[in-house]
Amino acid sequence: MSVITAAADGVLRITLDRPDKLNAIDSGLAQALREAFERAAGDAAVRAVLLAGNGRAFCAGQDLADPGVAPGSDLGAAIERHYNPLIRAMRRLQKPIVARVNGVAAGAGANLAFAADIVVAARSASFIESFARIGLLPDSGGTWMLPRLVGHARATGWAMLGERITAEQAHAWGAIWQVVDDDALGETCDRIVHTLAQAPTRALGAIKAALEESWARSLDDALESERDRQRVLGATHDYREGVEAFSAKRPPVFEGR
Ligand code: LHQ
Repeated sequence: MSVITAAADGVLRITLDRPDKLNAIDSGLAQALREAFERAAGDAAVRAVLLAGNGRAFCAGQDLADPGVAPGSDLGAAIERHYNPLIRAMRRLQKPIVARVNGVAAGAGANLAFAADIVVAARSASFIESFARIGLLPDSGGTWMLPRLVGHARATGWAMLGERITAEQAHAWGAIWQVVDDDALGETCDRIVHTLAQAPTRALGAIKAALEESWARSLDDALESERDRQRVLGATHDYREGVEAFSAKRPPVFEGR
């Protein structure tokens, strides 16, 4: 298996596991990754996801040795079959995803990280939009996400020049949540994902969806969407618990419902 999954304490850990190929994505890994996110969506006990890579890299993007993406083949078919459903599944998942970027994230591997909700990178990690180096454009949502994360000018330079952007640079640009010393990466990500797994899941799902929708919305539309979503959240167990815990000056125990 090229993806390892393990669920405990409300967290589904999804780990890319082709370390000798820097976790490059072949069709088997792409399929397993999609199935893992489907499991995250379908299992109510899963309240947060941690996405990580084994070995020295996070993910080197599409496996360029895969015959399915040989020059002259239909790259659109590979994207339609694997990458687009995967990115949609991640962005539509009504639960938070933390990406733990331990090393290089290149091509679709970089955009896989950016499709998470919270990206934490080790100081030695880096992000390469390597597509233009091989005659392609950023896929896996890259052309949509990059300008939203870092603005048009930086997105254009990042995508056209294909340069290695350090974790610190990516953080300074606002592309990722946090950069930490390498030896603190595991502990930091575990703390964040466990915090998220104990948070009011319905509210986090609503935050994710509302922020995503905001890109295509007017302020008026956003205000109405906030009203509708707040109406739904106001009827949840977790809102009741949050207010009761606040009044009783005790920590809340959220159940994700
Ligand atoms: C790899 C790969 C790799 C195979 C390292 N494939 N083996 C979607 C669908 C349709 C069409 C195409 O595209 C896409 C989306 C995409 O993702 S396109 C972009 C694909 N990715 C790249 O272009 C990145 C290619 N890799 C690199 O530039 C370097 O390997 C990086 C910068 C990631 C790391 O460099 P190094 O640290 O110097 O490691 P390395 O290059 O020595 O790699 C280690 C091994 O991993 C090596 O194998 P070997 O058998 O020689 O030890 C590489 O061949 C293999 N590997 N990336 N994408």
